[in-house]
Amino acid sequence: MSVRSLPPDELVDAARSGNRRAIGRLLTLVERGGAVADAITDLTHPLIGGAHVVGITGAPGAGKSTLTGQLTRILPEMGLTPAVLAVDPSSPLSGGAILGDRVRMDGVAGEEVFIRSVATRGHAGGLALSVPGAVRVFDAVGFDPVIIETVGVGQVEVDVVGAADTAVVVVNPGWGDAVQANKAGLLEVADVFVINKADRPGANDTRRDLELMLDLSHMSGQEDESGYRPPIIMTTATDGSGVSNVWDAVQAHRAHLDATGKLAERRAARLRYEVANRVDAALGARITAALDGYDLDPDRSPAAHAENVVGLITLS
Ligand SMILES: Nc1nc2c(ncn2[C@@H]2O[C@H](COP(=O)(O)OP(=O)(O)OP(=O)(O)O)[C@@H](O)[C@H]2O)c(=O)[nH]1
Ligand SMILES: [Mg+2]
Repeated sequence: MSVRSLPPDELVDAARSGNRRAIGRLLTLVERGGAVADAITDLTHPLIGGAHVVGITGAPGAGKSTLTGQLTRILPEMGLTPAVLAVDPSSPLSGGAILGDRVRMDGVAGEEVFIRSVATRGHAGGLALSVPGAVRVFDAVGFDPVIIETVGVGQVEVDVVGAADTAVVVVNPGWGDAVQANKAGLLEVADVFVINKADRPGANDTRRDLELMLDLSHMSGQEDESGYRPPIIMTTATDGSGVSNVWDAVQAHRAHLDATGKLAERRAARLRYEVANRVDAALGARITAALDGYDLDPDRSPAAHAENVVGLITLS
């Protein structure tokens, strides 16, 4: 029987018993949004929490996919069942990387690894809704860890990774790369730093830059009050060196979250972020609907109109 004809509850059951087509179908439905997606979210919500959600971000071309691909090779050897959500770069210029990601990853990933690309455009509610939805499906189905790869440009991309249990920020050797990462807001969300392409000159300079910036954030009181300091790991993702150290650092961060009760805090913040985005989307739809039936008198000020429209939405 085709999974297409299954109702949401049976789809979830089939997916949980390992039916990969059912998993794919759930992901498609969740990305599409609407009532069916909401029904799936309701069904899967009691089943989540088992997966360690790891976000991997960094500048375009930093080696995120290569690193992720290496992780999907070593994690199954440790008895883990990773799923990967690769968020496509939103820039049409980098559209060509979409297939590339898949090929590179599938080249190393074992059969038990599930890799899914999610487009930043064309999905109901956009990235801020489709990524958490897909993560929920993976988690409920039993994958652990769930890895989100997203390019670290744009607030939503950074937020999505910042909402993970552990955020890994990938930078490269080279003058100012760490400074760029800082400007993009990546320093604040990083739980683990990776200097990838350590086979290239300047890796130690980049490490020094990062250490310096971490010192400064410490002095300005930005650092975690529990004393956690993001470690800096050197990797050459192309040959896999250092990649197991990245996983060790992710595990150490997880242990820190568990020991301090911060895991619950992170997850509460993630839920809040998800709810806020849903409310935002729902209100956006109501704003559009209210404006569609609203007579915009050009002689009245925009402030007066806005107040009226808010009144209409509140009453509706
Ligand atoms: N020299 C060197 N090259 C690397 C290393 N890791 C990745 N690369 C190369 O860097 C290029 C980009 O790697 P990707 O893994 O696609 O980088 P990405 O961050 O996923 O790129 P986007 O998803 O497009 O932002 C590829 O040509 C890789 O082979 C490394 O450790 N050393
Ligand atoms: Mg990539």
